[in-house]
Amino acid sequence: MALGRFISFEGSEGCGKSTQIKRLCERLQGIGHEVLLTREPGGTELGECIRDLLQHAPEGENMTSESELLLFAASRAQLVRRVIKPKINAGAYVLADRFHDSTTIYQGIARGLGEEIVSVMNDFAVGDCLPDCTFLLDISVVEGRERIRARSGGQEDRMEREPDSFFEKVRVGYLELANNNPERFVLLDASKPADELELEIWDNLNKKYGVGS
Ligand code: Z5A
Repeated sequence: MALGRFISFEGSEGCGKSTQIKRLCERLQGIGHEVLLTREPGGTELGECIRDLLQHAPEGENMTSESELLLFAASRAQLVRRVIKPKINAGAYVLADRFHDSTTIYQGIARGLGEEIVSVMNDFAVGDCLPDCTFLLDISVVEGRERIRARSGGQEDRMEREPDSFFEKVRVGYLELANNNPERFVLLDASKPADELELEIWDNLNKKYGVGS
């Protein structure tokens, strides 16, 4: 049996990853592919508990950046071994709403922990399980945050309470990462209408892998 494909979606908050992942999932399933959607942090029972600590639980409020890095890595290590690898080995498409690039950018750059330690942690958490292709949905911080506020009515989780300057570092970091890894990244202008983006993603996947054929 052929191995599956592993595709990740990255970008700062409100860029529309979750919307596009669902649409791609429907398209792939519509032509008979097996598809698994994952989100991070989360995607396993353990990972969802870690997600609560990272985002909502009062116990997480005073978290250090180092603890944060370790928790994201723990959630991912569980997801990779219990869910992602078995599915890829069984021939499925795995569509990940965030993966190791989020740690590189949020903890390594925006929190300032640095490339070296984050790279060690990422390697330990994921081993050789890396995305074949990554869609980066780029959007201005103002527009992305407006979308999130409109959706949540102003309620923010622990990460969302960071200032705009934090998310500016995230945006610049992602653009640089994509620029340095053109063979893996597809950069998209996420301010476009969702229907247009859906087609761009589909066209890109078809060019790369002939998914629809
Ligand atoms: N994090 C980290 O620090 N380190 C890590 O290693 C990992 C994560 C894995 C996870 O948050 C947080 O954890 C995140 C990074 C950090 N921190 N922040 N901030 P999450 O899982 O709760 O949320 P998110 O990943 O940031 O995604 P999101 O905020 O839910 O947004 P999204 O998935 O990118 O967008 P969406 O849900 O598809 O769309 C948002 C809204 O915009 C919604 O109302 C849509 O209807 C609308 N939308 C979508 N597309 C469009 C277009 N094209 N036009 C107009 N409106 C649109």
